[in-house]
Amino acid sequence: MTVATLPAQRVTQAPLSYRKNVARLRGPQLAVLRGAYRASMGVNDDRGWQYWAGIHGLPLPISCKHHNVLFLPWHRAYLYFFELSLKDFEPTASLPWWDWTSSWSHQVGFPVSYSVAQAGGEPNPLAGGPINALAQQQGGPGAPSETSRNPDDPANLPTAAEIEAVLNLGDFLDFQQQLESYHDNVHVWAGGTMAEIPYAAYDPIFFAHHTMIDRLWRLWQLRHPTAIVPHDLLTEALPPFNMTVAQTLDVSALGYDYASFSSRTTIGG
Ligand SMILES: [Cu+2]
Repeated sequence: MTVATLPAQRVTQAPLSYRKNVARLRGPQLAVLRGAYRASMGVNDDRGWQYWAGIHGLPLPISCKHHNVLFLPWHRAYLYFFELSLKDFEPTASLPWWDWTSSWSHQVGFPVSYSVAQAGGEPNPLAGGPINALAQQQGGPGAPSETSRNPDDPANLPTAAEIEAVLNLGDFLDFQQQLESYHDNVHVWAGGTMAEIPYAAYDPIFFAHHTMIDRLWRLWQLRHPTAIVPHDLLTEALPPFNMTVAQTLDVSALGYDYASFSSRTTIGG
């Protein structure tokens, strides 16, 4: 699979793939996810983890869009193509979300499944990994060789009430801006690699965090069915992905949705 693959070619006939809450993954689902990450981390070309993590930050170019009107669409495209790359290794794998507003997260912080060092007698690939050698070289002295975390007190994660207020905003740009601000807070809360844009995506928790952000956008879309993304953004490209903003708006056209999801879904719990 290459980044140039157009979504429509791949997904038109496929059944929807449902992304799930990390906290609700059963043992076999977690094993599939770990298998996909392990396989991805074992491949050093453009099918593998180092390539996908590197698209977000280093090695150059740094492609991610932050503090920019393309924040949500760009990251949706990124997750979409990365998830397809995982499905090439494990067809039933999907990206789970980490609900950092949940009462459990406010007690334990990172999901336990992403923190334990060992799983099934092997190193847990969700707990972290090495950072691309070229990225280290370009990062200069002090560049990390592997991911690290230094989380703050779990009680300081964004609350369900805060996110509910953001979901009630009716304007896309207001919503996006405020959601990005809470997203930033979680990166800073996580500390270590997650707090450094050039390397953040080398930590698997990055994708669980961004899947939560993408889910919140999906939830916002359901709550505000008549709200629109500004027209002049729709034809914007999202390099390096062969996708426009307009092509990110309908997740079912991208072949996925979020499990147990409706416009009445509440946050946290
Ligand atoms: Cu982020």
